[in-house]
Amino acid sequence: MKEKLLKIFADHPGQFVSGEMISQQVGCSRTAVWKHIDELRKNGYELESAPRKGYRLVSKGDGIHPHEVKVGLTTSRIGREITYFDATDSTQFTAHKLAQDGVGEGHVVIANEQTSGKGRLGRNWFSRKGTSISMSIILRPKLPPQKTPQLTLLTAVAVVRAIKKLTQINCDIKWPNDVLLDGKKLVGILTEMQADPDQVHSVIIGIGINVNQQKEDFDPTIQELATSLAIVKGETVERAQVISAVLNEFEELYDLYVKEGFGMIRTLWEANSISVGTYLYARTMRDVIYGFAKGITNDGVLIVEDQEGQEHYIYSADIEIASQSE
Ligand code: BTX
Repeated sequence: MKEKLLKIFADHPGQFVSGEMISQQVGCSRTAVWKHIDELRKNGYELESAPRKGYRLVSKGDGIHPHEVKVGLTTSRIGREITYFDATDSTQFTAHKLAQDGVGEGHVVIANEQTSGKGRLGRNWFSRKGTSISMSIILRPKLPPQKTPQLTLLTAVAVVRAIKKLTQINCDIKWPNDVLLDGKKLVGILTEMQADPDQVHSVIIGIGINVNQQKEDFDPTIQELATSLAIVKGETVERAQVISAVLNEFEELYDLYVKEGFGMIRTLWEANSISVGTYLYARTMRDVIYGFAKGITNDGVLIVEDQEGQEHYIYSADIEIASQSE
């Protein structure tokens, strides 16, 4: 119903449409029209009503509209159920609760604003109201826990492909979870799970995408490190479209992964990665390893060969690309 109403307003930009015409076109009573208009208002749309003239869509507000996400979906399950917040602490928290309550695979939590966004290792993720994407996808893969890092890599590939399709912008992936544009962070991915030692119950993939921020919108601590699609493209980008595009790519790759394993994802990841075939520093919890990144294993583990020719298997680290062999 919402889609039908929005289509009518889209066909009459800036104009009043009478309640009678709407009720005829959507096939419901005028009281029902009024209720649907009220629903749209609750979803953040600004609608003007005037006696004898009807209704006019003034603005779509600064929210992300879940039905607009759904209009762009080609998926069969990812994103078919959406829990949306105008503001929440972290979509990860909600997604964990929903997963515990037993929601199905593909349920997505989206927020217009996150007040306590989580990065990895207790770090913060900033997402300003109305400008960025904060979402968490709930998955229920039949996997042993040690395989879940593969899903982080899969997500990075999905995001890069979606952004390329939608905006023609080419991003780079930095192992394991950063999507960069011009060397600055555009996207953060956080993979968490609920699991027993040998079996995963659910995986929660958190994705933060900087979409319409300008430099001054970022927290001062990250202004030099972060970028957004709007900064690079020079124009704003519809967040609902970015979300649908990411979820579409995600489902395609995830289906492939479930059917055929990690092989193809690995190839796609390596094709978009700047952390393979280069010298880098890997800062792990224990030490810093400098060496040549030879590739990733089938489990998504980064292989770095140091200057003594010894191979290191990096499971978790922050990566800094070295400008040349040092
Ligand atoms: P990370 O630990 O790799 O990155 C966190 C670091 O990135 C911060 O310490 C800061 O330096 C920088 N940073 C913080 N916010 C931004 C930003 N908006 N743009 C660029 N750089 C930034 C990355 O962790 C994982 C982030 C996942 C975020 C999603 S949003 C939806 C879901 N909910 C939630 O709470 N987290 C995830």
